Amino acid sequence: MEEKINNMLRAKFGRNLSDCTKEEIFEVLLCITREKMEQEPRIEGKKKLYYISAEFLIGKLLSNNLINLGLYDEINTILKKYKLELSDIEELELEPSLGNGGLGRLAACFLDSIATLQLCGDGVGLNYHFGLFRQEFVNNKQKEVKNPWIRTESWLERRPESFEVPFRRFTLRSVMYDIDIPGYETGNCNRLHLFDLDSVDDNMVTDDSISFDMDDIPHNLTLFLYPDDSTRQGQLLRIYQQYFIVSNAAQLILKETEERGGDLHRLYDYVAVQINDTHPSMVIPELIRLLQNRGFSMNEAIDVVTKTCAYTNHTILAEALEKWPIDYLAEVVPHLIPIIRELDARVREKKYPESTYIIDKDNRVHMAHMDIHYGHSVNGVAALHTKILEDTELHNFYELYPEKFNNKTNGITFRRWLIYSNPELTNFIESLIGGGFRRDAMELEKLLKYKDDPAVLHRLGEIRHHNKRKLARYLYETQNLSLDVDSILDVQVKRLHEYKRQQMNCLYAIYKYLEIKKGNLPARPITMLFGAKAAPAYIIAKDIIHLILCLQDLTMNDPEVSPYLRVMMVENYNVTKASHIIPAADISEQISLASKEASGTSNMKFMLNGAVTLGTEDGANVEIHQMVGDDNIYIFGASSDKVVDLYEKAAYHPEDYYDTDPLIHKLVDFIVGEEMVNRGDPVCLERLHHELVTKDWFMTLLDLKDYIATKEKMFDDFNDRESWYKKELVNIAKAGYFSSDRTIEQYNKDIWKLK
Ligand code: KOT
Repeated sequence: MEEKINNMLRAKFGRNLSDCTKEEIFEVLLCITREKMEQEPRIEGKKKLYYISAEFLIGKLLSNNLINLGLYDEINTILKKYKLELSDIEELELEPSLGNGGLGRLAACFLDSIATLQLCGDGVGLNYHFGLFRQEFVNNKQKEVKNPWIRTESWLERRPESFEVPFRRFTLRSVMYDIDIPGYETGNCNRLHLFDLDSVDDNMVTDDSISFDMDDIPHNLTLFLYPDDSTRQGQLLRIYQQYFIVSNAAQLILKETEERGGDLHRLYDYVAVQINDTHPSMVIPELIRLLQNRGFSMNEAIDVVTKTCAYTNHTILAEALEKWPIDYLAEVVPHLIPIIRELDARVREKKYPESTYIIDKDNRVHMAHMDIHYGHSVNGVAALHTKILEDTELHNFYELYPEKFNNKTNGITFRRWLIYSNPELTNFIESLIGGGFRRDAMELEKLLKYKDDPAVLHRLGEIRHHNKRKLARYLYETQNLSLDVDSILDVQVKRLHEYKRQQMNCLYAIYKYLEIKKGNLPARPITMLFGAKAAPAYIIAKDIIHLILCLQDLTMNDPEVSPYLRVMMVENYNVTKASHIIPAADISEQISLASKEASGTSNMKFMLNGAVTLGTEDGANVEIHQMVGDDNIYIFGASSDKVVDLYEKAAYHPEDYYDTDPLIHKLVDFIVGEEMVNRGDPVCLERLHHELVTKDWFMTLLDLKDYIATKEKMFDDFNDRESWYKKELVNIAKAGYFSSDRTIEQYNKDIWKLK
């Protein structure tokens, strides 16, 4: 291998490992890794899965690919000989920002597990040139700038496949790029197919911004993920993007099935399609259309497609359930309209409840309704979430089709979130229980026998401290932030949304700040670390970021406070930053309003790395709680039943708390007090204050007191170091269930049925 690297370095750059640049090594390692993957056979099977998704948040790939190919240790050893570190080389890789958050990262974890289980299954998505925006902080506010990530040398391989995608106004010819997805030490690969257009023009975006001519579809179609859809133009562009994904996917599916000699009349014996939330839902009418073009009757086309497609729901938030005005669909894809109308007519003929119609009385097309009627499976992503779908959100559908509903609790790939992100912990675990957990995550339970072993618990503490030092160096180098490595690291990293309640965490920071000012000093210093991007058009979310950054300013610059409390926010939170932060965290904040977080997946990543959860009984927190037991998690807040009831009766009023509880009143008013307004933008702070006091849609004030009390208890318990490390150990030992290998096995057994 060393010779191979040196040969390639000489051929390309006329240099050796001893005198080349990091950029040159990166390029050579990229080539060697790609070559190796190209030589590996594809995973094959009679039946093939297509996981269609608008997002694949895959993160940097060099180390993970090397780990899966079994080359990581060898290459790292060679580099060390030359005083180089693979992690330093990997810093040069740009992270593809092809996703927003949980849904996109889940798709990436799934691809890793599908390949690792050697199931024949590819991902299908779009090759967004600028992806999601990159976040910068300017004057304590979020600024969105474009995020180019594709360079001449990359993981993308241009393939000969190309399809005509018909729109009302023009037909576009696609191009397909592939990224190889190796399984963990399997010797074979699947692929992620990212469709694109040669005509797309990066120069449409002239400066650093994220604005461009929204009407020029042939030139802008794959520039950005989720361009602002607050306008009609923006919504039309999303429909263009969605149809472009699914038309390519459908054409690829039929082509590959025919090439394998499959019988399209039994498509479901050869193909499983998983629809990742409703963004790819048009694949249903598109497949029906293409089968009709091949001579199928409408009846048969519908039957075959229904048996092929399955739908995953990732949220119950009303604003996220896609409902496209039928006029918009007619403007972009008129050829789908007769099919969608026919699908709707059949629902009406059966006298099903009006709430399940595909086209509502306002002529909006409910994408999820189409998926449920014309797919064979509907799944939620955690036990509580699926139950809420069955009992309330989709209850009318559940009564029609109880057999279609099933739960698939999310999972994460341990290759990225343990082996790669936390090598120290991985090695320690291996020294205790052997390497079997790398293939079978449930073997982590063997750690339980060490839960009273002081030497083991002490070592967990050392590893955490080591990871904090690494993070401190990283934060200092990348953002000039100084992390106190002896502080308790309390972390909330996830998209910014009111339901996730970063604002509640801020109110705790204010509480603690005021306590410290009064002289009530905490036993140990506390660092409250945030990371979050807000959607560019989500004003209140951006106000919350502004509040966090003002609190950072306040706590870091007050010498009375900063030794005890520092609020910090990492810029541009992404997969790379997550893998630096999570292994260093002591406390995992999972504080969504019960019933609103479908699952959460960072909760699982933190648990696997030994952080203790502070959370509500929401999403997968419920299952984490069941796994670790009451002693190893901190649960607070109103139950999901209570919350659902409050919404139904419209019985929650923030004024009831703000007006009657002096502490709550004081904390909320601090947002618009002198300390804040002096360093922030009063317009943003007043707007946020007003929102909290008059609306508070996600019931922050309802749970605030319980949250503060529980968090105080947690900080107190942290001081009993041994008993805290025991909690950490139990969390790690019980994390096996949350491996995405388990999740994928369940998808396959219940839904896809691949051999
Ligand atoms: C976004 C827009 C429309 C529909 C759904 C979404 C969505 C949901 N994006 N991310 N999610 C998250 O998906 C994760 C993976 O299932 C969940 O863990 C998390 O709770 C969802 O919020």
